[in-house]
Amino acid sequence: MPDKYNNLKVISNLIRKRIVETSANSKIPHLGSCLSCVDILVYLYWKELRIDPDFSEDPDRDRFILSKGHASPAWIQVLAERGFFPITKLLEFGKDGSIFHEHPPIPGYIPGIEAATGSLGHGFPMALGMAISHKVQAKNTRCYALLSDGECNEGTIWEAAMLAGSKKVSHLTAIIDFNKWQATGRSKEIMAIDPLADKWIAFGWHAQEIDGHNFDEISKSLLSAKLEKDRPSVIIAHTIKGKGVSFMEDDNNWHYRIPNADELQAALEELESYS
Ligand SMILES: Cc1ncc(C[n+]2csc(CCOP(=O)(O)OP(=O)(O)O)c2C)c(N)n1
Repeated sequence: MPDKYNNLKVISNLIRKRIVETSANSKIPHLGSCLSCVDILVYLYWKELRIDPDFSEDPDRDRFILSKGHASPAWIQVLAERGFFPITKLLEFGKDGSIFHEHPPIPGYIPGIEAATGSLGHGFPMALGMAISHKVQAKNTRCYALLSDGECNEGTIWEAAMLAGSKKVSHLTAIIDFNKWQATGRSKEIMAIDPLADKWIAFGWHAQEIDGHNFDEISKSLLSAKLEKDRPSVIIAHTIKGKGVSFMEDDNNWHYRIPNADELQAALEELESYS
């Protein structure tokens, strides 16, 4: 039986290859952080968000904010492949004077970028601000934010969570890329956030836990979030840092490391073999 999500898998694989290549060629870190959220980004941009790459400023578009802004090399690859700007523009990535760099991504210069993120804890409150503004204007839009688990150590995340729950901002969906690592170690050893779902529920949210690499689970959880009419929704997506390249998976050295020529070749060969 053909796999319903085969097309998305092919796109994810392509994006992963480009992320690894750009990291090696332009010396861009946060490879593990980018690879863990590719499947979520691909599902959002190909199946979920009401957006038009040819009309990226449409006032009625859905909003997506990458709150874990250090993964913007992944976001930029997704926007390019989705048609927000020509993929050839990315040849400038990381070069002097280029608008494409590690982070923050620049709204107003890069089509599709909604906010300059990278200082953890700030993108999600911006998404909430947009969602509240749309609620006041009675717009029929949804706002989405992608957070990381280490980012949930930031107080601003919980201030925003409390406000969204209290104001019943039901057209806001937060997705947490729960890859269990931060920059320098295991999240649970630095500052444990478990039980994570219970915390959000206590703040008035609808909470779900999924496998963040399974398109069927991503799809169902986003649909279920949309059916919530009286409270915001959080999707805790269990993911693998470095997903897709066996020697990067769950190895936090790849938070900062840049692949050398042999590692680049091995990563591309492995990703190629899935295509
Ligand atoms: C406010 C703030 N402090 C520190 C950093 C530096 N920093 C970049 S990534 C990172 C760790 C992120 O870990 P996590 O949020 O779990 O994301 P992951 O890379 O594991 O996806 C840190 C501390 C930052 N970007 N913002």
